[in-house]
Amino acid sequence: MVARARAPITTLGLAAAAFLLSSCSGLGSISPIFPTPVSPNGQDIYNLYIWISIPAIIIFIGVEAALLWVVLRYRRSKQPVGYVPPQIHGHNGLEVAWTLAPLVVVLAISAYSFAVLLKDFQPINNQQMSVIVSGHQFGWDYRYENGIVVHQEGTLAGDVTPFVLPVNTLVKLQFQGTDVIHSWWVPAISGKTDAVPGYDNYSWLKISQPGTWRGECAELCGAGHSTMQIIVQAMDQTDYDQWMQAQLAAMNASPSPSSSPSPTPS
Ligand SMILES: [Cu+2]
Repeated sequence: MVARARAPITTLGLAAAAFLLSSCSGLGSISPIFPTPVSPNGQDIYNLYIWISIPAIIIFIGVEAALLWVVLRYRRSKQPVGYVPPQIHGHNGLEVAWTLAPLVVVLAISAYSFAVLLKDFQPINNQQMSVIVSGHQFGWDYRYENGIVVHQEGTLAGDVTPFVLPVNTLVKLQFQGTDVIHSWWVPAISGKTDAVPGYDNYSWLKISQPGTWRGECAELCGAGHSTMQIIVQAMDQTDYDQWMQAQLAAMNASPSPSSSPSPTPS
C-alpha cells in the first residue's frame, strides 16, 4: 500500500527535477529561475516576480493541502453506506466570495505589473547616454551616439561580441527591427523588449557593477533564432573610455566605403 502511494510521488518529483534542470541548462546558460538583478528595472522585475510567486505558492499549497485533507478525512470507506455530503449549491455567500477573491488577486497582479511596465519601458529623457539596438536575422547591432556600431552576430557557440557599457550610467535604449520582430532580453538587466520593424520601443538600464551578463532573443524569429545570443559587458568608466577610444581608432583606420573618395569617372 505504502509502496503504491510512493510511486506517483517519486514520478512527480523526478518530473519536477527534470523540468528545473532542463530549464537551467539551455544555450547560453541563462538561469530563468532567480537571476541576480544588476539594474534598477531588473530589480523591479525581480521584485514583481517574487511578489507574484510567493503568494501564488502559498495559495497553491493551501488549496492542495485542503484538497488532500478533504480526500483523506471524508473518503468513502470512512462514511456510512449511501452517505451524501451536505449540499451547498446556490449558497450566495460562497458564490460571491469565490468569485470576488480571484478577481481581487488578478486585478492586484495586473495593476502591479502595469505599474512596473510603465516605469521600466518608457522613453526616458534624463539619460546620460543613448544606444539604438537593432535586431536582424540573426544578430544585434548597437549604435552609439558617436557613430560606433557593435555588431553582435549570432553564433551557436554563444561567444558573441559584447555590447559594452559604462557602470552606473543611465542608458536609454531605443529598439528597432530590420526584418521581423525580435525581442531583446537579458534577465539580470531588464525585461523582454520587442525590436519591431517600423515601430520603435524604448527601455533603459543602469548597471551597478562591472561584469558580463547573458541574454538572448526572446521572440521566435526564424531558423537562426537560437543563435541570437546577447552578451552585455559593463566596465568602469576609465576602462570604457579606453574601449571606446580603441573602437574609434579602429573605425578611423578602416573608413567605411561610403566615406572613401568617389572613383574618378573615366
Ligand atoms: Cu530574433
